[in-house]
Amino acid sequence: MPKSATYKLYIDGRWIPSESRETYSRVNPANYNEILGRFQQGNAKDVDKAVDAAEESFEKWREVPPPKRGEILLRAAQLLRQQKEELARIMTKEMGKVLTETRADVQEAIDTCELMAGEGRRLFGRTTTSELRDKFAMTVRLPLGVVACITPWNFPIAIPAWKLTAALICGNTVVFKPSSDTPICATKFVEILEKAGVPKGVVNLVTGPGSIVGTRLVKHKKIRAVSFTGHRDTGAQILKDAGVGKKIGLEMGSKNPIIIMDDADLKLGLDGVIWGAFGTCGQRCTAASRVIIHKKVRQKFERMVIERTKKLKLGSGLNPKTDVGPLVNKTAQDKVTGYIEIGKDEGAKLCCGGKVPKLKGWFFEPTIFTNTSSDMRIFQEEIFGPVTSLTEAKNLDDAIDLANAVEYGLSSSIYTNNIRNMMQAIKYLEYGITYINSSTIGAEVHLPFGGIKSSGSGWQEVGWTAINFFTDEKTVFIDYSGKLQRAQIDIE
Ligand code: UN1
Repeated sequence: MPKSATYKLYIDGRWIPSESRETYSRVNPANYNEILGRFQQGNAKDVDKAVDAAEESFEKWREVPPPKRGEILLRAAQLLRQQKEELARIMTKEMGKVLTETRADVQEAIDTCELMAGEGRRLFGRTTTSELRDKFAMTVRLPLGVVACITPWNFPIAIPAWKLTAALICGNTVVFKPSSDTPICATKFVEILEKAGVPKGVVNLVTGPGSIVGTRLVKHKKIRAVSFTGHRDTGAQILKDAGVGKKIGLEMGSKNPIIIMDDADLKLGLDGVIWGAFGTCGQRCTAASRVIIHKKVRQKFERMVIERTKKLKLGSGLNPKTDVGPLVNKTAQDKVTGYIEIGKDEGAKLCCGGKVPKLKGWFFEPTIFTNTSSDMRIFQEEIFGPVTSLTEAKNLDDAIDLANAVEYGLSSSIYTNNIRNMMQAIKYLEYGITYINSSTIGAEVHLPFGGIKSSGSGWQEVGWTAINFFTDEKTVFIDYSGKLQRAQIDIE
């Protein structure tokens, strides 16, 4: 990664500068003296060019048999595998998370490419019966057209892979707008797709500010779908801006709870809490930002969590001894700092962490609040940093009520050995994902991923559900009776 490198936009199969000729820079979040490169400030004209290229290539791409599209994705998986270590290192430098996690991010992209390659031989519709004689009924899947994929920085290769591979296998063409914090990972992923054989115009990359590039894309009349992962407020704005005629898939924030019951294996629960709360420095939409503990084990478990949290090592994600890397940028560091004050003012007890250490990056100490209650902002709002709050529950019903007492609903977890507790949790936790005896993070790509309530817009990603989003399922009736047959009327 030479310091002076200038990265380009990718439109219609060419690497080109932005119409604005303006660039911005990004530094290593673990060492803000290290400049990683210069990136294009895309603007509305670039978006229009990218959409036009995608529209033009759609006519050809939709004719490519899906198993052939799948072969391209399999080649992309092979290239990702070959470059896994190099990509993981680039990712750690670009957004901070530790190497074990950036390797997992690339692995998630490999898994997704392979899964979606296989979809090329499925893309199932349904055949069914008709209420009339000599009439056949079925559904077929058709691509949407040009789709926009707007992705976050916390999974800078995995989430683009989720969205782009699903869009492509279904026969759509793509304009890809990555987070401004991770343009290198986005560029590397598009280079791999290009090398794997994605034809020109089928995938287009436009970097630049969300307020300009993202807004133009979302409002664009030729865009048939927007798949977005990011902040709830941006998602709400997208819903307003998009207008009618587009599918809108939103994957937004959450405030994910882990419930620790009185019969739980506390050591196992402790591992789950530490991993869920501080993995990716707490910057996952699935992060365990709340721990709800049965009153009988509350004091003991709190002590265990605080003791373990104090031992976590902060530092560069490239150092194998590091447990927790930096936050992504200064804005994130300021936001987390602000929430520490909010928590203290609300009367929560700060038990460890809470400070910015003296390091040359955007670090933040792993932080535990106790004595938190459901009326507090630190219990309700997504902090997106290494902060978790511990709350006491009287019993299972109380724990589930507390878990549900937020506007979000992405991921949840319960530690218990009691089958009734497990089944009640599966039934009553208002979340898109529930883990039993495992943390809130670490979903697998062949199952649906998505939240309810303010965490999503009703569409789930990956799994088979991504195919539902990126296709129109058309209903087809074939009448071979040779006469007019009226449904509901000529039924004999
Ligand atoms: C996100 O935090 O935006 O389940 C996605 C997980 C990951 C994906 C998280 N596989 O935590």
